[in-house]
Amino acid sequence: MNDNIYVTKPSLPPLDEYVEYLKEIWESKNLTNMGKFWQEFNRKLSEFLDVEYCMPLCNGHMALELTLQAFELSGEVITTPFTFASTTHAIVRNNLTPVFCDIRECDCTIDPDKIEELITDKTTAILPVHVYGMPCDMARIEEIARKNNLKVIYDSAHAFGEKIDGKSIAEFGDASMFSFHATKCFNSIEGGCIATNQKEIMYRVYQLHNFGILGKENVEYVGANAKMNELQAAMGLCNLGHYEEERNKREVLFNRYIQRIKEIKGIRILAYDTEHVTYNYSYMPIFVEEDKYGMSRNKLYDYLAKNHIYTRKYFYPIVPEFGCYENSDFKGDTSVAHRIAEQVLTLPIYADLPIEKVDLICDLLENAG
Ligand code: T4K
Repeated sequence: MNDNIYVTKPSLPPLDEYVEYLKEIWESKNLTNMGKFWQEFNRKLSEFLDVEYCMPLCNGHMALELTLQAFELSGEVITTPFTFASTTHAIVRNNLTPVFCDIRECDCTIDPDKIEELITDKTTAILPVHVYGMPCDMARIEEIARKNNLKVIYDSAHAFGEKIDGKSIAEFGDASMFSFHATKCFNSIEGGCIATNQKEIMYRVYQLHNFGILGKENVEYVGANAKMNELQAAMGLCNLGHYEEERNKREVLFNRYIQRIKEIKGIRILAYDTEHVTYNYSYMPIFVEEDKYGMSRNKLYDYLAKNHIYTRKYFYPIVPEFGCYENSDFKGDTSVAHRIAEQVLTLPIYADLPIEKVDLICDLLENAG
């Protein structure tokens, strides 16, 4: 038996449920191109996320890339260095220049106090990330954006289903992108969506995701193929029905982690605000303060791996330190992000993780330092 525990495991619906959809797909032979299940998923997502317009695409990255294209931005986009490659790549692949704004230690999101000093006459948008599902300071970010006539597009890859004081996180900013990758708290195998209350933006993304085709004989934009197929949409529909149940299981595990980790000297956790935020608990990041803990993050990573616990260093290294951006002269002080990236480990959390394994991981954390 494989005793290895990985950082995550996909949530899957009961097989019978998915098979019912597969039977219909086999019968109809409608496999893709905005088919019946795609349309149903589209409708249900808009309801679930409580936004006017919402559209599933083949993955979160393409959703973000095409959303940026739809806004017809130019020049510079202020963003975070503490994220997955996708966020910055989406900016660069749109021929825009990322300008990195440092993050806050308390929640690893973009620091609103540091945004304004980065705004120039070339800035057209802010692209913050709700990293680990920690909502950014949206009120401050959007106030700065309003004052400076900038768009705000959220990378909400980690924040599916979250609410702030009962309001869906998808309702903020000009648009939000969500990821439904297998490793996320909600998946459609691969997949993602854009959510917005702006009809023209949704319509443009709709066109762009199908090669920019407008009518049978008119290709109006240089688009891409970012269509979600029927097998993905069917998985999304099945998993949406189980989302709450899966989230609640994660919450129990998260609470146990918090209860145990807060007793361990030298391991820091983020500042969660469970009174106002309904989290999805998709990640369990910890921050190793070597001088207090008595062991480095890298040694702890190795120690856990020796004990069959495969954590991840999301997000190390920070984006400006990627090989592909090494020779770019992107601006921005990223010293907090750099330090945090040296400390972070994301622990296993997924709905089917037995709580005894959380205790085992916490025992190892207690004994290692
Ligand atoms: N913005 C942000 C902030 C993001 O984090 C992401 C994606 C995006 C944008 C783009 O969204 P997508 O285009 O991906 O929809 C993973 C995911 O591939 C990626 O979706 C995610 N962020 C990123 C944080 O993590 P890897 O390369 O670390 O995943 P991988 O394959 O190492 O999987 C992690 C663990 O999960 C494995 O050790 C085992 C388990 N696993 C994984 C897969 C794929 C399974 O048990 N089954 C599986 O099918 O990137």
